[in-house]
Amino acid sequence: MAERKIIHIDMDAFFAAVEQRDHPELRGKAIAVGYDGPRGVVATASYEARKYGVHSAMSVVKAKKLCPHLLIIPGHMSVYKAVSDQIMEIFREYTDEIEPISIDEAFLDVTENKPGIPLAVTIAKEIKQKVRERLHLVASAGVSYNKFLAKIASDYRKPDGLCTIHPSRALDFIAQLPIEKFWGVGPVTAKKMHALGVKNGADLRTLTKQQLQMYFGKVGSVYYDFARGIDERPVQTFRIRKSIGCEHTLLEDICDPTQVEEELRRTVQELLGRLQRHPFQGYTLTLKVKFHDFEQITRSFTADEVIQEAAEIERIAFQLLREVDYAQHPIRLMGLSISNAHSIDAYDYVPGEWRQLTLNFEEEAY
Ligand code: TTP
Ligand code: MG
Repeated sequence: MAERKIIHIDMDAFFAAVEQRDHPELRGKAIAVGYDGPRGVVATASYEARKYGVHSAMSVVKAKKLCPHLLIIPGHMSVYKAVSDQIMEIFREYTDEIEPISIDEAFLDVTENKPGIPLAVTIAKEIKQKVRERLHLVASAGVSYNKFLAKIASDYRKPDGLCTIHPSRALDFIAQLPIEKFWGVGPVTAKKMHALGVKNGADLRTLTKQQLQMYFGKVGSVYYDFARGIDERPVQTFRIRKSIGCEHTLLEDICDPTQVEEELRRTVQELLGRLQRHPFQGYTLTLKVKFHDFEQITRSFTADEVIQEAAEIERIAFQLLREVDYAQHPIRLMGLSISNAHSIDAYDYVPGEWRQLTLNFEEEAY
């Protein structure tokens, strides 16, 4: 197969950049988008604020300690969604092979493209320029021959980055890449890798596929391929829904059984609402609970039949709650989801729709 040309685009400080664009008095200032309250969380921070160590998912209280003059700006989700659609329109001038992976991020396969431009980097430049001219925002772009490398490339020179990883340079690039930067390597995996003496791509390449599978299970073979610059995953223009769910950070931590049960009933109702809007059939119901100290647990139950009736969902949810010891351990967040779809026909295809983000807006709490 001929070599593919893949571009990954990721907007810089997306929510914060939109706020600074729409409110000129915020430009050049340290701002964080989020809910300004004792339990507020930073959704994202402007680059001016990041210099102080402020970042996504940090509590607003901590962010203000790090950066006392930080301005906390409430988010405007409908504006971000509209901008996201405008960015998609720009992409479509080049290709319909677009895989959105969050509200501000997408892969494009431009091997074949509408204007017939031979170099992918030309397209990446043009997209960045159109985003700047039409939307007055800044995007970073990565160009390579697969998704793994294109994503790493867009992150490499952020903000306002443009980085190409040529096939002939890929192995050297990966060799020096810190293991934390590999796709799918979070803090837990990174720690495990370090314990195995793996600090970068070159170290990773010394392990055999069998070793990696032994240490990391199925995903071990993915790391094996990544270390060698191999990632055959296509740019998927639609997503297959794998689960449906909802979760909420509560306004205050709760451990009183009546309150907890009331909250669970409310969560069940919300899940039912979502199921009505996005029909999905799955066998497994999962209850997720985050405690006041941020410790998080999940409890799941898999039934013989798909779980879809209201009474059944409520019954299983309460059965799962009995496995949660919250008496001495107040609950901060509660969520329910259904997964384990029963057949390909039951999947909810979402053509061109942005994948659902877990947003850390406390304003979404009840
Ligand atoms: P990101 O692309 O991860 O972050 P970013 O665009 O703000 O910054 P960067 O320049 O590093 O790309 O996420 C896109 C948007 O999604 C972000 O602006 C806000 C939202 N978001 C949350 O609400 N919560 C989160 O935990 C994260 C990571 C992002
Ligand atoms: Mg971004």
